[in-house]
Amino acid sequence: MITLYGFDTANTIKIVLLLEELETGYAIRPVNIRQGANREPDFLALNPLGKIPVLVDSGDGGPPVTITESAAILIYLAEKSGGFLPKDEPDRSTTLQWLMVQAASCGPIFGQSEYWHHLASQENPAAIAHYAGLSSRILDDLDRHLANHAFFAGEDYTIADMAHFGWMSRRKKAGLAIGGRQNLRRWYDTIRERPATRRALNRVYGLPGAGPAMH
Ligand SMILES: N[C@@H](CCC(=O)N[C@@H](CS)C(=O)NCC(=O)O)C(=O)O
Repeated sequence: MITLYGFDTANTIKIVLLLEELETGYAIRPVNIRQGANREPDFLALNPLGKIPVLVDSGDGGPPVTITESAAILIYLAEKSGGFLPKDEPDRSTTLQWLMVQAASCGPIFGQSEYWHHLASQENPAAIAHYAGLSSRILDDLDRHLANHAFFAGEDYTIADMAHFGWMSRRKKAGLAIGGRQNLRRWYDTIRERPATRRALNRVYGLPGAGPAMH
């Protein structure tokens, strides 16, 4: 049995996209980070960093597995299921590369952009401009890459795309727009129209306490 601890956040959405594609049974335990549920002792026992998502796989007879970090969770589920992460090189490394680009480069910058746009207690125009500039450059770079590739790692939809889609679907939170970036728009719309994506977004935004859908 798979249990995902998450909420209506970019990093949770990534995992639900994959779980819905796999059509595997799973439960979501909502962790309302806006009310501090991620700092409760029970949750800190699962993730000492107090961050969602966390996946618990009760093991199907084997030892239970508890994983944090959305990229690690995506790799775990892809390897377990045999889907959405190519087995052969160079496609496997290309997929992991674009997964890490999202986790290490895009996600943290978009997160800072969201903070300075919406969450900071004092307005700081220099910080807003700084992160808007960095975010815009990232979006331009992704758009240019997608000019020659249907998906991030080539012609197939992989966990790298799911990782990027999570934040892209909540881009307005960070004050970001796809704008005239046509390759990014084509990629985004293609994924948004997948039946599994629709199911995933309905599920996430249907969680008790979730905010309005943003995609
Ligand atoms: N690198 C982590 C980031 C996780 C993360 O920042 N989660 C946010 C929500 S998307 C969170 O739990 N924030 C609450 C907090 O940090 O207090 C991942 O990819 O899973």
